[in-house]
Amino acid sequence: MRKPKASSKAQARSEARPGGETHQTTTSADQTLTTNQGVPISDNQNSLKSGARGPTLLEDFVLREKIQHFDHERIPERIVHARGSGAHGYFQPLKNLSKLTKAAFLQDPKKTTKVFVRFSTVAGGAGSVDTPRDVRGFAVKFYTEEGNFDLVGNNIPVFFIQDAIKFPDLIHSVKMEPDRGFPQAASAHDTFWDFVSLMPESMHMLMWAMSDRAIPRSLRHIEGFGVHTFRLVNAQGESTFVKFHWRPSIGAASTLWDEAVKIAGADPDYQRRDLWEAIDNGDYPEWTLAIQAFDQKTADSLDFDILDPTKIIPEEVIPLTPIGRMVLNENPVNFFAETEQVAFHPGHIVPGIDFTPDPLLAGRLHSYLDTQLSRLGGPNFHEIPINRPVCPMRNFQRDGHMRMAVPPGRVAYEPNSLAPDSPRENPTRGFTSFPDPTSGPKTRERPESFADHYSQARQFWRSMTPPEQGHIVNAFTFELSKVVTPAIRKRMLGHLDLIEPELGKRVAAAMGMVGEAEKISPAVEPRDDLDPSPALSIIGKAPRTIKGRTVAALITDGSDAAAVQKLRQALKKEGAQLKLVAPKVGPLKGGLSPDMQLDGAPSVLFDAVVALPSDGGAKELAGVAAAIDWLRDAFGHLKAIGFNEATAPMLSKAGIEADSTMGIVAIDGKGGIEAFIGAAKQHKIWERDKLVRPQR
Ligand code: HDE
Repeated sequence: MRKPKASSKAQARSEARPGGETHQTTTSADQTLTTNQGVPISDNQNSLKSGARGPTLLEDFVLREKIQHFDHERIPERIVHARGSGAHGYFQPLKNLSKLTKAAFLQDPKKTTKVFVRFSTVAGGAGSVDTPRDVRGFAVKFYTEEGNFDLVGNNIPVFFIQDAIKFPDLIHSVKMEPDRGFPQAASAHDTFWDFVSLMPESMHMLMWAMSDRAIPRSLRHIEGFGVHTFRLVNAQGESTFVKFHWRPSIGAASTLWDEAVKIAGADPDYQRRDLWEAIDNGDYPEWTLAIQAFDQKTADSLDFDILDPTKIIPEEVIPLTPIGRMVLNENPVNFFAETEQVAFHPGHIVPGIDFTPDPLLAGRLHSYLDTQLSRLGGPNFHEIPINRPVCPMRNFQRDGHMRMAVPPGRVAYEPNSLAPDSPRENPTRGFTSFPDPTSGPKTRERPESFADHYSQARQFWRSMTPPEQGHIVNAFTFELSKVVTPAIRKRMLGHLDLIEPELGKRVAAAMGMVGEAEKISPAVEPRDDLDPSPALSIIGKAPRTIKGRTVAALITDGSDAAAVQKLRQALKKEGAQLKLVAPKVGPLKGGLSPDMQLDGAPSVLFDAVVALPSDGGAKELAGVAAAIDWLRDAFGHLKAIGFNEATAPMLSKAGIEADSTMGIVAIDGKGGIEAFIGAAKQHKIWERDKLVRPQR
């Protein structure tokens, strides 16, 4: 029971608790709970009743206001990208870019611009898990001095469709099937594969979606892409085409499918938590913004159309030029106010950046503005704090649902003579569109230059390392095996044969459907002469680092605190953190304090693991399934495993043989920790794959 403090500001009061207990709290005047009208509330525990046992009275305006507000706490979730995680940060250009663009935030390398970023999955609802096989949204709002610029991209550089008119069909096909309301957050069902198998233009994107890109290790480990070709425009009005790329400073990395599935159960918020904790720990995620810049002549020389969002320009053809860096250094203070209410829109653009007539982008320029009406309730969403520009904002738009600004004066129109100081257009500073000549007959058709749907899909396959190719085979096999309509499976196998006969054969064999592929006639024969692009492989370019990773040590009563400390120090030096997992979460004999309890900390949650039990502890854990699974899963997920001598009975129960060439490293001897860290830097021990998975 808390005692009332003797303070002139404080008021002591008693609260009747269910069960008759009475306790007292103090409330200073400026802490007083009020209604939304500012009326002080005397009792927040009991509704107003006629007598202690009721009935409750309708006049209880405190109760009714509170419940009414609660009833309306949810706003419609985004129709796509509903599940997201946000963070604040800043962007800083690496050099003056005035040659290419007049965009104010890209002129001075000393100047930083605040950003808010929202990462998301696409298909699942707001309450779905973080690790489905899915595209990740990568949306950045730059609060520049000339207005907000939103770069609303994905972690995959191409898209499923070429024309916005197909977007509702695509999304309807991937979302839960409308009659049964499942599956949630999954493309592995008939309607998705039915649709895409009838849309050859989706083949390139499907290769990315079935690759490791769609099961990233964390949001800190994803690349980002603007997808469409944009323009940069300089002060002389000259335009350069650009593709935007984000590159994470710690490199791109992915999980294995089995890992992603198990993480979904062990921690549905795995990626949101990871981002939050990294920022909270001061381990700020960082990306380089790079562009591929090219002129019209280069665009004309490419073997595909730069307006086609199903195509990439390989980095080996037009290299990336880094232009800035972005650091995320602040978590939201309120998820709803910031992450949920942030409104991105590709049409939020600033002088110096412009669109191209990509027909997918055109549809987006309508859609994102329109959707805010139903999501945020009206045309004044720009007044919500997270959406407000940081530069002055003035015009004659007035009124509307939930208007916050209170513009004074008689004049709400232009031209006017009654308010000479009111806002006017500014031909010098104002946004001018690049004068792209756009005349042509009115027509509904796809250009011929959009017709090749297979060549870059084939190029993607050929750019992958053998393990990545294996994962693509497994992903198609998994997804198509979930499809119950045989004709859809056969149609997809036909497309895979066209993408690359070896891919088609391997998937058909894995599904037990050799010789059943439907023959598909492509509009344009796939090319055989595109060079592989090594930059597309995550494994091929993975940096040998454990920076930003988490290693877990399994400890017990009697574990050696000094050994744990030595490991912690060594990991810290590499920029990685150590979490202690034990059968019980309370302090252990021997002085160590665990961070997590074994049942809630399966090894899927960590990048590499170390078993450091005491002799007695190991004997006990050899009989605990969660502990044996901890090692077995780490083994199956190709993680580096460190162990001390005491672990022997557990390893033998798990069927794991110590073998440092396979990343199973004894760490108590000299150089043991270094050897373990060396193995962990490989991220996955690919040589082990053949021991644990059928090679299809
Ligand atoms: Fe989106 N998309 N999209 N999209 N998109 C939305 O906007 C849409 C597309 C992307 O964190 C919606 O405010 C159409 C490509 C991201 O808030 C909606 C088309 C790319 C986000 C919408 C596309 C994206 C969205 C849902 C085809 C990568 C999340 C709620 C013409 C370049 C932004 C909302 C956030 C969100 C429409 C295709 C990325 C409905 C019509 C291509 C990252 O307006």
